Amino acid sequence: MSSLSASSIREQQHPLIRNLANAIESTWQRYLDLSPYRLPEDLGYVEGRMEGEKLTIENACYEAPQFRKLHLELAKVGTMLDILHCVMFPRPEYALPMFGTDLVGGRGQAISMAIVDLSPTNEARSLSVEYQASLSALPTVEFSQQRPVPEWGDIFSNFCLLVRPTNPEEETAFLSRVTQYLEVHCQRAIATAPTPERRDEILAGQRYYCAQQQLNDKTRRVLEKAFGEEWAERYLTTVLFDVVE
Ligand code: BLA
Repeated sequence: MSSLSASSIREQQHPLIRNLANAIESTWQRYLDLSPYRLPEDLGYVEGRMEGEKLTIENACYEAPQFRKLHLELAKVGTMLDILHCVMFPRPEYALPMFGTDLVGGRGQAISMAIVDLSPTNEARSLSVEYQASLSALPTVEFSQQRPVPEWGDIFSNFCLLVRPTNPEEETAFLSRVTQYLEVHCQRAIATAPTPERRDEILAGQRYYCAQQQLNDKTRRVLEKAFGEEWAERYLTTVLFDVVE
């Protein structure tokens, strides 16, 4: 395992992952007042080994007035597996849902799993009427292969899109869907006033969201194989799905 300073694996990623990473960052820049967010020293860029292949993880992290942490992670396992992971953690003074997206695919092969959601963290576990109206107004898209929501996935909203894109048209449709969700989210976020009195409720919702995500064995297994159990646990609870009181 080693930590280097600057490097970029983005150019080597599956085109959908590369294009999505660029789209996420440019949407953030367009709407939000970004500042750099410091990850734990040794966790910005990480290398490990998994089944004889090198696992590389590269993180980009920002904060903004409405968001405690905007996290975009790109990972690749040798030439076998490309991964994009992104979560936006609202500050607990802002009653906003959690934006999350995750893509997993083999290079030169299809993306096997693509998910995007705006997951509610309020007590009612439902999106506000404003979010529901904006999301319902988006053009409808059809994907030929839906994937089943795993057992821990009760955090996801009715607007969750969880698919295996089967052709370039569906890949493009997924990319535009993520961009639309992000635009809705950024627009709502900058129009939302803080509600500090709801802090405990929002924190409890974020805590539950992170606890459920940590139950995803597929993510944990990749990290454990490359870095060991202890490291995987630390990474899952301090970088991927951390809750700050
Ligand atoms: C699935 N996540 C997966 C899979 C792998 C990873 C290998 C299985 C792919 C497949 O079945 O085709 C691995 N994902 C990773 C790794 C990282 C990662 C190693 O992000 C990071 C280093 N996961 C998220 C977020 C969401 C999410 C933010 O990180 C949702 C907003 C969801 N991942 C998610 C879901 C599945 C998945 C729902 C499918 C799980 C299943 O079918 O059991």
